Amino acid sequence: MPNYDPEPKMKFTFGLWTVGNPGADPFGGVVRERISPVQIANLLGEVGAYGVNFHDNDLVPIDATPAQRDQIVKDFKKALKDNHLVVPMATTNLFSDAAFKDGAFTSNNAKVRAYALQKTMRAMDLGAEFGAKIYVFWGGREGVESDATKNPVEAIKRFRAAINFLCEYNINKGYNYKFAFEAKPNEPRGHMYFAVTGSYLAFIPSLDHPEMCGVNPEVAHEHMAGLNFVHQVAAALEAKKLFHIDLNDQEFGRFDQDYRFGSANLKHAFFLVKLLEDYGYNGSRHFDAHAYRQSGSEDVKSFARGCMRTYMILKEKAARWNTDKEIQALIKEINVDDSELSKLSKKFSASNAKKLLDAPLDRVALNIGLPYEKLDQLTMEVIMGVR
Ligand code: GCO
Ligand code: MN
Ligand code: MN
Repeated sequence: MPNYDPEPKMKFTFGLWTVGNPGADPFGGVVRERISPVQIANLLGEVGAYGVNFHDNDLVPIDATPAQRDQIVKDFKKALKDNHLVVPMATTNLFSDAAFKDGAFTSNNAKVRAYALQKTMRAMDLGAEFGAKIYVFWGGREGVESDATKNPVEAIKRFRAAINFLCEYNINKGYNYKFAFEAKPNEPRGHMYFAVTGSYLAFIPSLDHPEMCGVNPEVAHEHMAGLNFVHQVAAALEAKKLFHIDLNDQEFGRFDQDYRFGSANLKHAFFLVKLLEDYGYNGSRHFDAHAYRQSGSEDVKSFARGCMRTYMILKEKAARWNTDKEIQALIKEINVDDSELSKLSKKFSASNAKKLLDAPLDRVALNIGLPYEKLDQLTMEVIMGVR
């Protein structure tokens, strides 16, 4: 029986804001004592995580003096070293402060947009000090409640201008960050711009440095939009744009829940892990989730361990699925090949088109029954642990 312990090569990371989440919600205040970045590093070291990511202000309070900043950085660096943790990703908090109540890069106010750039440059400096190589952009407040308030076309242009500026800053400073855009349809805004991962995949080619930019899809965000997350990730992978991933879980049709990975939709989680493993995804597997409001500090560790353990278990299940003889025989059976026709369809030529137009393809004979119930049941039995 494998032990399912987290392996460093899996690059399991958590954010300071995830295991440090004090359990507040819109209806009630904090229920867990706030713990410091150093305490969080100790916790993550204890549960066997690979790394920790942060927003600028998770680490350095927005009103810290330069001397306080330096002390915090020094203490945190030591805690990272003590716990063998790395910082693969950094990001900017462009959503908590009142200045950003109507957006950061897409604000109607040029001064707010400038402040958002200034804050991001400083946060990029901070992340670089810790060796972060992925820089995430989540537009928490980039959106509207009413389209009377902002021009949605201008918003895209403003966002593009900001990213182009920051790409040049990245080059100028030699930071070598890869930018990863994280989509979300709503919360905290009524309607957020770039609502789904596909929106960013379409946006990236319009940037000055598309090669520097990719996506950071999150399970919960696409499920909130009622979408199949696995398909969104597949699109990013196929475009070679999957730079980072936020793993958690979410019931469809509910508020933003940030549940422990795999805890709500196990079947989707299985196919997600299978996709990432089959295609050799090599970036961080970041858990952007938090423990239930009811959890105490020990239970927060169970939450963190559970995220990683579920991933490891599903990874083993995916390998099992890939080598299950009965499943693989069905996969072979349903993938019907015809070398002659494949050759004709592969590339257009006038002669291939003519041959295809003349091909004796009998649509009635093409209607064959498919053993998909059987295949899916076998899959479920792998997931349920009886195969
Ligand atoms: C959310 C988001 C955030 C971002 C984080 C990093 O729903 O609040 O998922 O947790 O991932 O701000 O950019
Ligand atoms: Mn989220
Ligand atoms: Mn996220």
